[in-house]
This record gives sequence, structure tokens and C-alpha cells, in this order.
Amino acid sequence: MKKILITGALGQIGSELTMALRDEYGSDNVVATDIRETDSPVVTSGPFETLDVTDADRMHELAQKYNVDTIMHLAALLSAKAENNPKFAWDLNMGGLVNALEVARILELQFFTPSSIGAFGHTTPKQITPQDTIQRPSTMYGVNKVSGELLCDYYYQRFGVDTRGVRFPGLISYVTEPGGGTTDYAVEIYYEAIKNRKYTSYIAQGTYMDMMYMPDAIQAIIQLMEADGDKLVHRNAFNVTAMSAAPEDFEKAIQKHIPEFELSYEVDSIRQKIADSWPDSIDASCAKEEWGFNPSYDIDRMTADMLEKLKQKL
Ligand code: AKB
Repeated sequence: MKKILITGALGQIGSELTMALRDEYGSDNVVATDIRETDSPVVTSGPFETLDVTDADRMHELAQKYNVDTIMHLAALLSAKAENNPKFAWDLNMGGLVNALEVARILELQFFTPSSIGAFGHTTPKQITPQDTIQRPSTMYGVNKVSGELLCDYYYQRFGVDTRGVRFPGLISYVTEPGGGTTDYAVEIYYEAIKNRKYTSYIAQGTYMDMMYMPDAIQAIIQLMEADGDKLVHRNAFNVTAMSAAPEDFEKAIQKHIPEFELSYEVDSIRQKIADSWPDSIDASCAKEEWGFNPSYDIDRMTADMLEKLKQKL
């Protein structure tokens, strides 16, 4: 039986991962932490503690108090926000990560943290980006993600910490909206489709990026953490994706349900520059071979579910 501590549990991934893990392993076995406290089910349905991940002592204290065997470190600033405040992003993203890795090393915990397609850059092959390839990102977020991948591998090789990770693409969900990412448009477009029947994209037509529906992302984390470690050739971090899509692909998929939906463009140069530096489509074959990654939502299935769920929510 696992006993897990999650950081950033009120964020886009954390809010759904916490609930899924509580279903899987029991509410008392999943300790959610975040820098803020809200009335979310994450706070009310099981143990919850406030935690600033730059506070190493408190992180250690909480992991000890609940006697956890796993830490899932999610707290981080996303790409666009990190670009607006690079020094703060370094301090939070790298400071939080090294604190969490130290807790895992000292208390001998299994460890998960997400990397991102942001770990790639202009010199990376853009189509079917291989698992092992050039990683010279031009954003602070990307620098954090590559450094994080290396640091996690280092803790595995040097100290034997069981570190595992995935390079997430843009994640799409109806539960919690992302904050400050480059791929956020792919979530906003669904909210606006339901509310106003139109959306103005800050990402230009023809800009392809990898995307994935949140249920597939949650399933991937659980599957990777339960995978037999001896079968893993890679660790930090596996390419995972379910679709490569541009704004007009979301437009077409939404119009199948809302024919009057209109998409226009007002490109934001900072986020467009970030998107242009990322791959069009990544190759997830190592994740498939090594631990059975197998996403079940393509753009049409995801769109049908998103629109249905958002209609009930909004
Ligand atoms: C972002 O856009 O910053 C994130 C990511 C792809 O890592 N969604």
C-alpha cells in the first residue's frame, strides 16, 4: 500500500491526481499540500497541509509526520509565468525540486515530478521528437525542466532514489484551469465555446503542439509509478502525448458540436515565441514499450467529453 505526499495539490494536475490517488489507495494515504488553502475537495476529502515548497524543513517534517513512502512533486511555475519572472521561477522550480529530492533521499521515498515538452528547444528535431535528443531550450521554464530531469537522474544514479517522470504536453481538463502556461489556450477555447460561442487565440494558426486529456495524464502517472523499475531503461523523463494539434484543429472538433463556434486570432508574441521553440509532435514509443503508456482520448473523444462536462459545470 502506498502513502503519498503531493505538493502543488491544488494546481491543474494536483487537483485531479489527488482525488484519483485517494480513490485508488484510500483517502488517508494521500496527503495533499499546497501554498494556499481553499474549499476544494482536495482540502476536505483527506489530509491537507499548507506547504511552501521552498521551505525544506517543513516539507521534511510533513513527510515524516505522515510516514509517507512516495513524494509527487508538482508545485511549479508554468512557462509563460516563468518567462515574466525568470529569477523567481528558478528559485521556486529548482529550489522546490531539490528540497523534494532531498526529502526523498533522506527518507528513502519513491519520487515523481513532471517534466514538459518545454524541455525541448529550437535545435530539437520538431517532428516525432525522439526520447533521447538535443535539449537546448530557450526559456527559463525549459532550463528548469532540463535541469530537473538531470537532477532526478543524478539522484537515481548517485543515491539510488527511485525517481520517475514524464514530459507532459499541454494538458486539457474541465476541473481546474491551468495558470500561466503556453498551451492554456487549448483549455480556454472550450470554456469560451460554451460561454460565448467564440474564442480569440493568442497562439497563431498552424502552430502545432502536443496535447493530452487529463484522465490520460493521471493514468500515465499512476502506471509509471507502479511499473517494474527493472524494466525502465529511461526514468527522467518519458515523452508522452495523445495528439498533436493546432488551434484550427480544436476549432473543427468543437464545430462538430457547436456549428456556430468562431475562432479568431490575436497573437501574443511572448507565448508564440515559446510555442515556436517547442516540438510539433513528440514520439512516445519508449513510454509505450517500457511501461505500457496507452492514452485513450484523441481530439474528438476529448472534445465531446470536455463540452459535455463544461455544459454541466458552467
Ligand atoms: C505550459 O504550457 O507551460 C505547460 C507545459 C506544456 O509544460 N502546459
